[in-house]
Amino acid sequence: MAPHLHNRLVSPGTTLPDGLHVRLDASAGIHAESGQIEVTPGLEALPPDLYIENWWGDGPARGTSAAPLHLLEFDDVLFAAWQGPDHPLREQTKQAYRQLLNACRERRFEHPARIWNYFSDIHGDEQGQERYQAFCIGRAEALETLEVPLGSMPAATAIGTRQPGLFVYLIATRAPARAIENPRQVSAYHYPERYSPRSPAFARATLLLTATGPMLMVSGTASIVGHESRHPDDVVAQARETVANLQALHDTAGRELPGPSWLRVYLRRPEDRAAVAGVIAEHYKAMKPGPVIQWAQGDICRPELLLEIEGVHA
Ligand code: 3EB
Repeated sequence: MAPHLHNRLVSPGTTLPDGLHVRLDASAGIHAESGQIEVTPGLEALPPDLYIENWWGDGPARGTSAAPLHLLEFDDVLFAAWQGPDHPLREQTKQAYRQLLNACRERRFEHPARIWNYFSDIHGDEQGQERYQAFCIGRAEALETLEVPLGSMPAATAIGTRQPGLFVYLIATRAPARAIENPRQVSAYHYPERYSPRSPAFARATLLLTATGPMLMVSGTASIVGHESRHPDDVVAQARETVANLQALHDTAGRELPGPSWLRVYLRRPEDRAAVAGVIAEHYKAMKPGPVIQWAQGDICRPELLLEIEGVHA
C-alpha cells in the first residue's frame, strides 16, 4: 500500500502537526517529546526567510527516545534521528548508521528514502584524511556490514556546520522508493577514488509514490558534471549548472511531476545569496507559485563548490 507522507516548509509560529520538525538556527540538538522530534542540526538559516521543515504521516505518532537515537513511527512511515559527537568522525558515522538502520529494520521500515547528514569542520583533517572522506568511509563500512545494495541508496544531504556534533536523520518506509540518477552526472557511488577511498553512498533523488501522489526527494545537488566540479570561483555559473542538474532529475523522474514545492540552498558565502536567487528565479519563473526557498550557511563537501541545493517535489 502506498505510504502516507506529508511535507511542507512553514513559518515559525505556525501550529505544527506531530512529526519531524527541522529548524535551522544557532542552537544544535535534538528534542523529542510526545509525538515530535525537533532537530536543530547546527546550521544557520539566513534571515529574513525563516522556515521550519515539517514531515508527518497518518495515524497516531509513536515516539521512542533513548539518546543518541530518537524514533517516531506513524502508520507507514518512520522518522529516525541520531545525535552524537563528531570526533572521531569515521567511527561515529559508522555507529550512527548502524544504530539508525538497525532500528528501521527492527520496526520493519527497511527502506530509508531520504537521509540528512551534518557535522563540523568538513574540510578538516582526521588521521590524514579530509573529514568528509572519513564520513564517507564510516558510512560505507556501515552500509557494507548491513548489506545495503548500491541501487537502493536513499537521497542524501551532507553539509559542514560551524557547530560541533554529528546529526543524522532519515525517513524510512516499508516498501522501497525508486532511486533516480542524473544522466548528467556519474552516480556518486561510482565516483573515482580520488574524491574518497570509499565512494559517497547516496542516490541523486528518490521517488516515492505516496497515498496522496508522487513525491520526489532531491539530494543535495551541486555544480558537478560527470564527476567533476565545474566553474570554480564563479557562483553564477555554479548556480546555473546546479539548476540544470535539478532540472535533469525532474525530467528523469517524470515531467508530470510538479515543480519543487520548496528548495533549500546551502551557501558557503552568505553574500552570494542575491546572485544565486537571480538564477533560481529565472529558472522557475513559469511556475506559479514558485518554490518556497530557504537559505542556509553551510560548507559543501568539495572546497571549490560554493552552493548546493536540495528540495522536494510533491
Ligand atoms: C555531490 O554531488 C555533492 O555524501 O551524502 C551531495 C549530497 C554531496 C550528498 C553525501 C554529498 C552527499 O557529490 C556532495
